[in-house]
Amino acid sequence: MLKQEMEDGQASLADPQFRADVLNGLTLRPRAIPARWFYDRRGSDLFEDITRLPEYYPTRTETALLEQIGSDLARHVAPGAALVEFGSGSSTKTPLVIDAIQPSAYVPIDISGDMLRESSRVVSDRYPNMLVLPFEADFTRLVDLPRTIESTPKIGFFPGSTIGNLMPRPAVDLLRAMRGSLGEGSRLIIGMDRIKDPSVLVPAYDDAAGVTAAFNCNLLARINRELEGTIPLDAFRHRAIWNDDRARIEMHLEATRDVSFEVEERPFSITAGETIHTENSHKYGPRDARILLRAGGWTPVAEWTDPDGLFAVILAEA
Ligand code: AVI
Repeated sequence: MLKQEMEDGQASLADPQFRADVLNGLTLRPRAIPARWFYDRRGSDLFEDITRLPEYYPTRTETALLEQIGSDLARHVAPGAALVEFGSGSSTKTPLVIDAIQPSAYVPIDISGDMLRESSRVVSDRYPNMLVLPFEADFTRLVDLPRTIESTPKIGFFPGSTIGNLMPRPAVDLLRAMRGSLGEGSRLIIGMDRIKDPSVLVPAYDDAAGVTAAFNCNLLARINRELEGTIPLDAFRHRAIWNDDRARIEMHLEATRDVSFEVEERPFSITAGETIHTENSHKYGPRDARILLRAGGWTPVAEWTDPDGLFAVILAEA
């Protein structure tokens, strides 16, 4: 976090980008705050809880798939490559890929240095003969990978359907950036969530235990805590909506009554029923996924799904 001097001379610990995104997002129509701000410590813990919910199929489906396709993956990827994970976080699915493809090096890329160091240590302890080169960076941009792996074939790894949290155009930009970072001839293993019946999709983002609701509402608590907000938390409720036209789940915070509050001394009024759009989670049919990858400069070479076709892991070539 950056320390920022406020106009009245008081020090604020808020990230200036968070401040800008919230103040701007609350003035937009429709109001919208980027989903990246969900992930403070509490939000990250809640997300971990989400991944274990009975309704939230993506994590366990992708994990089971990665467990099953190990030998197939190994047939497509020569041993000794460098595995580059984008937005590695806690690197929980990484051992499944490491065990399958036996890389000579692992390069986790994440913007959160603390998380990166901690997960790199865990991976190093588990694979003492593999080079682990943590790289603190914003992986959505072109990344200059360490010189040590310059002449090693590279395999990108981007699990979790995180690509779905981007609008199609930035998703293509990201795929292009990954291609640029990894280089010609590299491979990418990417997890993408499939379009399916809303009766499965909506509960995955609006679970019975209310964990996803808490995850969404935590954004308001974070604004109150970090940006001197006075938002009455009980005046908002979590909404998860399937937008069929755009093939995405949208998360919103809906005002349950007319409400007025301040954020950093700026006044805002929201009328009952109005929402703050907080996240998109795009889903891709088999062809959509392949078109997206091709638009991003990748040629799909293999694809695996679970028996119910809930989730896909795709291997693509640059
Ligand atoms: C991180 N991302 C892939 C999750 C998703 O499914 O879009 C974030 C999430 N939001 C609510 N539940 C999970």
